Amino acid sequence: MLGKFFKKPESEQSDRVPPGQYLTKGFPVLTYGNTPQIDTDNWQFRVWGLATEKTFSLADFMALPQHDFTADFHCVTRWSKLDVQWTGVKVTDFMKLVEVDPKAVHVMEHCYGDYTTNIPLEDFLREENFFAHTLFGEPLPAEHGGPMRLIVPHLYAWKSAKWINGLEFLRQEESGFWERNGYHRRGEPWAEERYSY
Ligand SMILES: Nc1nc2c(c(=O)[nH]1)N[C@H]1C(S)=C(S)[C@@H](COP(=O)(O)O)O[C@H]1N2
Ligand SMILES: [Mo]
Repeated sequence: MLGKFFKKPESEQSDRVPPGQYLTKGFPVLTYGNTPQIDTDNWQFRVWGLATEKTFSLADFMALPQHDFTADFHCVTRWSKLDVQWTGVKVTDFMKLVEVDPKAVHVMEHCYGDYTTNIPLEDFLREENFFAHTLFGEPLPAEHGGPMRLIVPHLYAWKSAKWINGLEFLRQEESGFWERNGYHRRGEPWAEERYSY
């Protein structure tokens, strides 16, 4: 694995690289299945379940405060990329537009292409999470989740849904795609919560 594509963390970065991870030089694309074809003009984002149902356009997201974010990215297949630069909207800002039933404890992230992943509401609402439409100053490429994806820096990257188009608020935990297929329910990299077997 080491060599052309991966390198051991530099010592000053090693405290930022979770156990069992290697730094990657590029930014690999990791998608189960094909990159979905998305018509940006008709792009829609829907909120439902234990929340007042509502639909948002990309313009609605662009009207919210825009921020630059620098975040580390950890894939459960053992590659990490530090200091990825994104632009987008804080989850906490977006959530000011959403009325969530107090009984909701979990969230299912839904995507174009039918990928899903689940996340506890508490993990979803963390201040550092964001929706990204720009990567290193360029429009987010389709293969990395454009026009918009979620980034949850404190969990393995399978929780950072590409082509995200909906949030379903749940009264109990349900499993998303990888969680049904052997990945850990929560996926905290520092605890190596990789797989559920
Ligand atoms: N919709 C969707 N989102 C997804 C995935 C996917 O297959 N489909 N893969 C996940 C996994 S396992 C990882 S590591 C990251 C990879 O993001 P990247 O392709 O931009 O590197 O996206 C996550 N989000
Ligand atoms: Mo991954």
